[in-house]
Amino acid sequence: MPSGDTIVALSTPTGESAIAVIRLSGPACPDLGMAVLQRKHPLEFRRATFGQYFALDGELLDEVVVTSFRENKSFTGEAMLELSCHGNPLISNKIIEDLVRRGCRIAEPGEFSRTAFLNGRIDLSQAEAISDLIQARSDLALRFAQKQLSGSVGKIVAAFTDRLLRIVAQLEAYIDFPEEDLPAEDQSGPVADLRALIRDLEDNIQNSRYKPFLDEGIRTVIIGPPNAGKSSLINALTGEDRAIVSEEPGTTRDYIKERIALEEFGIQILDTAGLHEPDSKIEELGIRKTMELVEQADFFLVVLDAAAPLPAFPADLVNHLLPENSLVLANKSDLDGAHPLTDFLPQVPHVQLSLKTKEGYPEFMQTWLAHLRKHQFSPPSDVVVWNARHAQALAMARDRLGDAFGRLKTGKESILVVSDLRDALTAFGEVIGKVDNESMLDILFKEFCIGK
Ligand SMILES: Nc1nc2c(ncn2[C@@H]2O[C@H](COP(=O)(O)OP(=O)(O)OP(=O)(O)O)[C@@H](O)[C@H]2O)c(=O)[nH]1
Ligand SMILES: [Mg+2]
Repeated sequence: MPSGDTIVALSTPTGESAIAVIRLSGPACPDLGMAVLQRKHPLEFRRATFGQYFALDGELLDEVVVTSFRENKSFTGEAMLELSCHGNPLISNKIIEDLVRRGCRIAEPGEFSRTAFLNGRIDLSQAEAISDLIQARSDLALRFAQKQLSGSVGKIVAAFTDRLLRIVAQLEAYIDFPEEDLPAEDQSGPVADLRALIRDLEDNIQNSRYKPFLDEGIRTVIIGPPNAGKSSLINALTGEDRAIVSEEPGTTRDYIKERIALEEFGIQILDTAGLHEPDSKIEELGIRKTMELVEQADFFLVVLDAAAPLPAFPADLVNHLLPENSLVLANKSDLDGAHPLTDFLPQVPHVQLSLKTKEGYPEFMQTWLAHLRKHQFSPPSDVVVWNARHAQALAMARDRLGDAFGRLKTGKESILVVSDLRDALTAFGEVIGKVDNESMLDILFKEFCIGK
């Protein structure tokens, strides 16, 4: 076996399926491809080769299709094999055991992507995008992960780096000889460019606020008085009897969390305990929990019983309910004496519906969707949605550039401008992984599952 590890892992989920894919990366791949199929000639690169997989002891394990990838022309940058067998864990396990007997090592979590990164096939933001792509649970999350995988983050960071290097070049004379004050006209160009760069960084950092919407979904809390139909709403939205619905007020005491898709949006929906004066300790705890959820919510669906007197909501709750983040649902419109309740939270849009007869339900869904689109719960299509790690690095760059800007403007401690600018460049490098930081890579790739 050639020197250097050849790693192997199942790249599809364990379980019954039509096919399972086993992935290998490392120098032994070309030889292994020939050996397991008992071929005399190397497999053609990037061509699917059908054959029978024979174990080292000669046992026929399965009929397989093997694709061989040449070094430098593969995902990891090493020679690779992709082996499709029938999707029975008994078969894939036997094949992997055989490959280990032949000298392969089981891959660590994320090791394929890490190797691709270390071999310069992808930058760090693209490695993260693979993870995002696999875990995406809404159309929007998919769209933005795909964009990141295509290298959009790297391109923007390269453009920022380029702008900063230009500024450095323009400031060079000043930086090299700080005691010689630059004439105002020489300074205005680079200083103005620096200000513009800081502003653009700030705009980009702001876009990271969309990331939790893409990853976890828009945190939407259903609130309202007891018995208004909150649990009926989560059941209607999820299409299942997820929450207990009963005519007894105070039924829901602990909150229930579900994920749904509303067209392109991913929504995290939470059913909560009814808000009222608590009669018992458990109810009190439930209501306190609701208030905690309210603090962290992105959106509110306020469910009211249209045939009941208007509830009194605590002031600290009402303060959270804004026209851009809330909808009032006047439920039970089928009952005699139902009112539109437009006087309740008049600043917030209202819909009337019956969760019992479903009258008004499609209109509510349309209103909700239009509301999310209007109030920027989806990122504009031309931006990059930075993750928390990127945003932290960009904020570091912005702060250092801010320091440099201040020093240039005031002429104080101008000797430190060089190190400010260097720190900013390092921070840009961190976004795409152009830094020697093994521990950061360990943490990042550990989040990946085996076979990625
Ligand atoms: N007539 C009528 N009854 C409804 C409607 N929606 C819900 N209900 C009934 O109202 C009662 C309370 O519904 P739930 O969904 O449990 O209300 P909730 O707001 O979760 O109540 P708590 O968990 O106790 O706070 C149940 O008996 C439901 O069947 C509706 O549109 N019309
Ligand atoms: Mg309930």
